Amino acid sequence: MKKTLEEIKSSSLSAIEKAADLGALEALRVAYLGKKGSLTSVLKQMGSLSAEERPIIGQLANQVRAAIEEAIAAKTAELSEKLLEQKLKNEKLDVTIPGKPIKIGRRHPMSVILDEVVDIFTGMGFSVAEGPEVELSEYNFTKLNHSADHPAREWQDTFYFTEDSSVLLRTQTSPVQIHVMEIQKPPIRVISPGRVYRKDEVDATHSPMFHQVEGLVVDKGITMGDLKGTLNTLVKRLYGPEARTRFRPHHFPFTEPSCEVDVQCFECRGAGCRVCKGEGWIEILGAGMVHPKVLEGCGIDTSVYSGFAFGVGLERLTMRRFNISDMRLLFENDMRFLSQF
Ligand code: 2NM
Repeated sequence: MKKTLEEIKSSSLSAIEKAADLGALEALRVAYLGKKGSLTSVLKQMGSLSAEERPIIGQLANQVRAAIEEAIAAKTAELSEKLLEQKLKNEKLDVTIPGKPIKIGRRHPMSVILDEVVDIFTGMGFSVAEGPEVELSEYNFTKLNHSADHPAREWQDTFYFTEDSSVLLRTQTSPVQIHVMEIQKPPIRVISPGRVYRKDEVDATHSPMFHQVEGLVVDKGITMGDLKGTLNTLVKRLYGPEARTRFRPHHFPFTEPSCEVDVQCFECRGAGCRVCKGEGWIEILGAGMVHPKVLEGCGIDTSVYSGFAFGVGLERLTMRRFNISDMRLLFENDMRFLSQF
């Protein structure tokens, strides 16, 4: 038994010394000192020894156990140290390397222009009104004096939700102005920016979704002069004090009289060029005196009040201002394009 113990001691110590990692070391601990380990099984046989032998063997067994435990502890410390060293080497962190630059976004060119337009109008005492993009036909067409057979109501042109054409994606932000007139008493000065939808094929100048800013003024004694003064102010603030405008007669169902507003081409100053397609003028706005039927429909007494309204496409305004030739660029969110503004 003494011999067995000495064999266990020498074989275990050399095995422990050769252990490659903590896992192997734990396996050795179990193999020698565990419940079914070789040293444990020797100790279990102690009962068969004589009274003289027992304390001698017992003492030796304890020494062997202590030696193994000590060797395991020493090797554990050694392997742990090595593991930590390896880890530190692999995870070496150089705190002197400059940080990664944080990419900061910027405003979309349309937001830049919208903010300018909002600024210009709030400066003239307007407030900003918003409304739902899903509207009733009633508000998108009927209350805006579109006849029952008006071509803009066609299924080819408008996104409807219902078979009876009663619910749709608004084709203009004018229904917002109707909501305002139904809720608010004059004097009214509002602009309504927002998305609008028409069944157009995508090309350089069309998109089934685009943005409008419409405006409405209703007060006592509002005339076409107020309309011209307000829109001239808008144009000069957007395109500079030299910008010239031209008011051309037009037709809209919701205004009478109606006009379109052109800005003199900034490229050729009216002579005619590629930018204005030889016209010398570039159309940017639709406007007019709000039709009495529209006002009366909203409960506004036309013997006391009159008003003007206008609508402008935000994409077109932005494209003119930044010289962007293709509307699709505004919707593709390509950073190479957007980071130029
Ligand atoms: C335009 C052109 C002319 C317009 C009219 C109204 C309302 F609600 F007062 F009748 N809102 N917006 C209007 C007038 C819109 O867009 C080209």
